[in-house]
Amino acid sequence: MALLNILRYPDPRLHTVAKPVVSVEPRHRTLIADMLETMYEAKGIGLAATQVDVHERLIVIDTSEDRNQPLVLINPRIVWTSAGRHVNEEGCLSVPGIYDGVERFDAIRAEALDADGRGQTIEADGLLAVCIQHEMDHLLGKVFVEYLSALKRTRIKTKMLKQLREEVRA
Ligand code: GNR
Ligand code: NI
Repeated sequence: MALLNILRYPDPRLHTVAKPVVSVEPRHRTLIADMLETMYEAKGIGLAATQVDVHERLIVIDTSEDRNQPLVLINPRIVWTSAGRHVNEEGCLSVPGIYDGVERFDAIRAEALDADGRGQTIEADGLLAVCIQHEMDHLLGKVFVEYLSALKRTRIKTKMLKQLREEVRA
């Protein structure tokens, strides 16, 4: 097990489009264990491989209260979306300290492989639906701040770069 480094916006590697996992191999088992450990340590509810600089379609999620219901989605695809959408407050481990509203489908159905390479169907609403949509955006190279206005995004970029500079000086 190992903690992985989470890329931080505006790192250009966050805009890489992930490739499908061709077959679930031992290295993916290691990656999944490390991503779960990293997600729990960072107190996140989800983590996409893109955020740890691995550009394959793999995400881990745990939206449970007790943080004991890990979900692994490999090559996820959304097969159904509700008609309704709502704006929810989102945050991102790659954009620490920033929270803002993003419109998402209220409910979705997704198909994916699990950690054993078996097919699974996930019906999600509430926070889980939001999280799956947020993580699948990461796999397409998209960070939630890209839904915000250009002005907000510029301010966020400036704030993130300032934070980084201060960490380097400290
Ligand atoms: O930990 C996270 N919380 C969160 C809250 C609202 C909407 C989406 C998320 S995902 C985020 C973890 C993360 O950055 N995943 O990519
Ligand atoms: Ni995120």
